[in-house]
Amino acid sequence: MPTLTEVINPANGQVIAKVPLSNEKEVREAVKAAKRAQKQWAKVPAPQRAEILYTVGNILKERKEELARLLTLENGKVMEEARGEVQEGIDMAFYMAGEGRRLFGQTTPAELKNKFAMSVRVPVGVVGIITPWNFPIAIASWKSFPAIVAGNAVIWKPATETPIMAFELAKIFEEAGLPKGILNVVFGKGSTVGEAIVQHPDIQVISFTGSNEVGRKIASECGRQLKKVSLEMGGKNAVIVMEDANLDLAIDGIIWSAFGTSGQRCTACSRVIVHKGVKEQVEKRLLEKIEQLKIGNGLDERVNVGPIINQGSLEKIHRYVEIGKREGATLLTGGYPLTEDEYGKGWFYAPTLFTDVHPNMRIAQEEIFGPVVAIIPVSSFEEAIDVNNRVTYGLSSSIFTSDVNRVFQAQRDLDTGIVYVNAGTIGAEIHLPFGGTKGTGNGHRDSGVQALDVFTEWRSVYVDYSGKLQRAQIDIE
Ligand code: UN1
Repeated sequence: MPTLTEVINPANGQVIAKVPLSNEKEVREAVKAAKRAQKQWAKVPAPQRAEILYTVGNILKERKEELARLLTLENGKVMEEARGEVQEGIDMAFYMAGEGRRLFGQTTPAELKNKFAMSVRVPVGVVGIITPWNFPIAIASWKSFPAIVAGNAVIWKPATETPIMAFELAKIFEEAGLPKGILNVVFGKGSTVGEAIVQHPDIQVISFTGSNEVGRKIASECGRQLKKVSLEMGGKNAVIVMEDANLDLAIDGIIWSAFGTSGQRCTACSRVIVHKGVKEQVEKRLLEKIEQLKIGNGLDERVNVGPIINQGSLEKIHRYVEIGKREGATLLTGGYPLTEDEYGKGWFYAPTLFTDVHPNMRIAQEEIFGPVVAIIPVSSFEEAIDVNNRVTYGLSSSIFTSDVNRVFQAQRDLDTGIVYVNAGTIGAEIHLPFGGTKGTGNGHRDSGVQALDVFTEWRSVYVDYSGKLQRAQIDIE
């Protein structure tokens, strides 16, 4: 009998499923099956591989509402955002299906006569992907869809908290006709299964989204084995509000980015860098909006802010709030978990706003992954940019201003992988690269055509049709 683990609805603490946990042996078996299947898969023309993704996209589309409900049940995010996430999977399926008809290589003139030179993408073989619970469909699609269309086989470890979405996606691939052995899901709790994937010598690439701490461990093991590793490890994302900003827009942008998904996004806004000239107005208007937010079970369409994923996360968020108070930041609202009387056995945290935060405080430096925002006052545009960049992360940033010169200066100077102008810090589209600078990653990107760089190797091919042995660098006339 396999060991089972419970899947818990974070909105009410109820057990909604039990799933079997894999072990190291199953990882080894999955890799064996993947290796065999990949050899055939790589020979299937890419446009045909892509057909499967079109079918996956269509099934996701047909089942959008039902999948969104399941997603809300196991992850807690509100229905509107759950639908948005399924949509992100649909978009990625169609986009990567299109790549099946491109997968562009390059031709380059050869130095010698009657010689042809080209570079083509080839699959790497078996790849390992490790995905988080906060976007169980979207992030899985950013990684598995390009890997599959490029001709690889995938060993996928989804987060323990959200296995239902992984089951569903695997079933959809099966229904779409993906050959057995190309997508292999292994569940794990703790680090055993993840370590077995990272350490397996036949897995050539690891793509990981999750915490900085785990990402660094994975990177060092991959470094030891000379494996390619692509990492996305969070952010400390800021919205900058200048004096000349459209405040209606800025306030809506902050509220959505900070409290959407209860702040549990890598791209969530957790700092507001505000020009002193509009600080009081921004604070007042944020407080008014927060007052109107409805917190509760995401299945209720009127709810704006759903639960926190589990008790551990709730406690971590609260620890940061205590740290913020001790550091001397001013708590404007929130700062406490919501009580059982009103919210049942789910995990909820009040949307929290600190002001007069110093950029060096821990609540302004470390990722909290919850509905907690630090307002940092500044006196100039230059100071705003400097404060934005003075963190170890570099995922997303945003600026609200009506000065076109500042717009262009900001997109040049903000040191993050994603920059938004007059929009919040969340809402990345799948056909653009997703990832960040500094402690957020290691130079690779999810989604966008750039994801193919993670899951393919470049092969340079020379075809000499001169009929004689031409020696490069020597037989040049
Ligand atoms: C994440 O932040 O964890 O950009 C993923 C967004 C979504 C994906 C977020 N498209 O907000």
